[in-house]
Amino acid sequence: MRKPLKQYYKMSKYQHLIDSFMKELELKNSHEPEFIQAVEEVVETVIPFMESNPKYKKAKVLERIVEPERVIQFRVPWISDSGEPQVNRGFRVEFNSAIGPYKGGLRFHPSVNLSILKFLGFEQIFKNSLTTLPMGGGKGGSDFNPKGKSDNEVMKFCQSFMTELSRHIGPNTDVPAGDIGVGGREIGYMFGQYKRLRNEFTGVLTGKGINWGGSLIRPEATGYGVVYFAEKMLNTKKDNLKNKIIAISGSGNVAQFACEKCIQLGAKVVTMSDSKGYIYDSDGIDTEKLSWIMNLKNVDRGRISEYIKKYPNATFHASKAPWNVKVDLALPCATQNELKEEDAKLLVKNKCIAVIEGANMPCSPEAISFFTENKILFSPGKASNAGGVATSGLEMSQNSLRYNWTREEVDEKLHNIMLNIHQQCVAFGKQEDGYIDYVKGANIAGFVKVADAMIDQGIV
Ligand code: NDP
Ligand code: 2IT
Repeated sequence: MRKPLKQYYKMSKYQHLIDSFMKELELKNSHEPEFIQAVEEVVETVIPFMESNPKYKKAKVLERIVEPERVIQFRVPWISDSGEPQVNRGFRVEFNSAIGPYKGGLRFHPSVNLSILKFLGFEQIFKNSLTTLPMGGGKGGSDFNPKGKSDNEVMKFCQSFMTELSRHIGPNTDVPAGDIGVGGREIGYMFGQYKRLRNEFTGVLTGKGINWGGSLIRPEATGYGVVYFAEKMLNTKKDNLKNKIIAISGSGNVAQFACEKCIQLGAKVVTMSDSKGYIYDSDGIDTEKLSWIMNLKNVDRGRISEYIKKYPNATFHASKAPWNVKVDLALPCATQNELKEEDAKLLVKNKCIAVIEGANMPCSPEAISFFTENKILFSPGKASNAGGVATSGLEMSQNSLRYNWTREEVDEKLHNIMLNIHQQCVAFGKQEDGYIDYVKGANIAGFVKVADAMIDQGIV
């Protein structure tokens, strides 16, 4: 018998249904551990819900929703500065288009494989549904490593990648954006190549530069949205972010703007990290220090360890994540499974009151179980990091309108979307004792909209 990952749901009277569904899924996708993990997190809450809503069961919505509508895999050949031919693997997982064109980021990282992109594409279906905007779910990327590559090499790679991808995407079909390793520079090179191939200036990608179709606030949106969501969670306990001590992991796009918004709301961020370790600054990372980090990461493409040379009061902890630091809130904003059960135990022991996922699936299932068992405020990424893709949706709207909203207008819409997502989580996730199970709330609210659309559209 399969061992359920989460103790928390182990007692569910529907466990046998969850087990038999997962057994089948594991058989079919046995080499895809991250995908299996992402599906399990959803079905643990959705299967019990479906038992009291039999129309979904009858239409076999769950069996259909875990099967991507289409998976594209392709060769990406390019030539390095030294003149040597190189080859990478490219992917696009077009997971679900029931409520809109496929939408989701592209990840360039050596760890990228089909399992990772299927987990991300699957999560994206529910996340995009929660935003209230008409976007289906997709994800793509490559095992290309942009680290240590020249701008010219990154451009050559992006052009080759887009040469193939351009056959499959379009503003009404599939609209990619950034993710790990894909920021403004990469989106620019890919947009340029798409435009050249198609002779078409169109909103085929989001996260574009502000002078060529991008939306104000898109770079900030994921991180800002995470913090707006955190504030809403604290409000349910009549609390707020002022003077809270916060650990952030990562130092990329999401981490940087989460830190910026925490500072603006009066909190003190004491850690940031990258894949080599974390820095701890007990004085707090202020606006000036953060702008130094942004320059280090976005312009010089340096390592976070360099922070202690500039700010010698801080310390660097090699090969470690920041979860042993005593904080009120933890915002994991780096990558999947970066916060494990032992980290969760340390955080709870140190009286952490809330964990809000900025990254996709950064907490392991055992860590999530531990938080929920201990009634810690916990939000899954598909709810709390949805501000990025939501603002991508706003970029698509502005592109279609051929009109740009102001910074204030976009920020207000983002804020309202995060508020709405929070309300959906409460509506579907509030327990009898008042505890809000954001995992359950986000999964069921995200599922219902997509599942209803799938039923309306027949067996396709
Ligand atoms: P970036 O590439 O800008 O930054 C990624 C950060 O995470 C870097 O600090 C990186 O360190 C660190 N990191 C990456 N892989 C690992 C690893 N294996 N172990 C430890 N640290 C790691 O990416 P984003 O900030 O855009 O993305 C971060 C997370 O947020 C991802 O999970 C992504 O899917 C998610 N997300 C992103 C959105 C967006 O709009 N960008 C929207 C919603 C979610 P290093 O430089 O050393 O690799
Ligand atoms: O995980 C995500 O939601 C993203 N990387 C953003 C996707 C998007 O289309 O903006």
